[in-house]
Amino acid sequence: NLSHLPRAHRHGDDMPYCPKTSPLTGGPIHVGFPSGLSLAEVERKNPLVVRGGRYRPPDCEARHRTAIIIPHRHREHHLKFLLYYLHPFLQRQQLSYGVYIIHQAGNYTFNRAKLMNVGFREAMREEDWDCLFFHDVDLIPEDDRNMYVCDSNPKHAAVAMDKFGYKLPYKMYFGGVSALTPLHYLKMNGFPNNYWGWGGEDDDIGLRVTLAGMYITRPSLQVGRYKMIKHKLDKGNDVNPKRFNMLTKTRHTWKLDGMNTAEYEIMSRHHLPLYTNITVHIGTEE
Ligand code: UDH
Ligand code: NGS
Repeated sequence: NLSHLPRAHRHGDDMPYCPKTSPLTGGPIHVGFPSGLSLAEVERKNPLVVRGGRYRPPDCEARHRTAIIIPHRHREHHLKFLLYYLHPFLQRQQLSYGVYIIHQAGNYTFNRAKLMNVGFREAMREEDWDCLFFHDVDLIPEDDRNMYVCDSNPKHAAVAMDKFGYKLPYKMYFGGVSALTPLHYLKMNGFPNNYWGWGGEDDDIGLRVTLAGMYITRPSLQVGRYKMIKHKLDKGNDVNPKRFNMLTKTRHTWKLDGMNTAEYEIMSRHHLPLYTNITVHIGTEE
């Protein structure tokens, strides 16, 4: 019994794999928004989460290594609630995981998809993740069986959101939360860099999946349930009027614009107690 040793020393060849189905997961989760919640309290409730928002199951070797990539600016209030639910959720699934916040520097128009490209490259630089979850900050999973692991094809996880009456809004919808392996990601040349402002970038990403010869998998409507923290359209994220026109061209542009052309400048990287915070300048529209 090595349980007296610090955790890092216990991870060795002798650790058994975690069971294929975690004994710790339940079913539906009741999601509410407790007033007065602080990050310090989230930290207190997650004593096994280490610097940078990393975790490994203490008593077994995880079967999956998942990075959560969250595009972010001026949503600290949402982030607090997401972390409050996400950390225990991922621990119940017995995953080895890390949480990355990709924070867009400055006040120029927001670009969700380009931030995901930054998140992919910077997370893979740190560790050999086998699955990446691209995750809006305002979506809270409502069922423990929604496993944060990858499928053999790109997975759209946010299939049943409360704001859409717990149904898929349209067949090709790929927004909110999706999960890709590094191979899937590179096969579709990542995400587009040129969708500035709100809308369409998720449809472009969905198109890339099929253009690259893959297909979209989804959990059931029972399992892929999410509650969205209500909010209005942000300052600096106006509706993008070019989005429809751009979407008609994706099949010609996806190989020319994406992970292979993502340029940016990292301003800082902080390994905070509950997440790794990467602040990045992603430039402006051409
Ligand atoms: N995000 C930020 N800060 C911003 C903008 C977006 O952090 O200023 C991130 C955040 O992770 C968010 C995600 O990008 O969850 C998606 O942006 P969003 O929440 O604004 O998009 P959503 O479609 O809601 O969820 C938009 C509000 C209604 C728009 C109606 C337009 N017809
Ligand atoms: C589509 C948008 C998507 C968006 C989805 C849901 O119309 O980017 O609505 O929007 N596509 C285009 O605009 C081309 S929501 O109801 O969440 O505001 O994700």
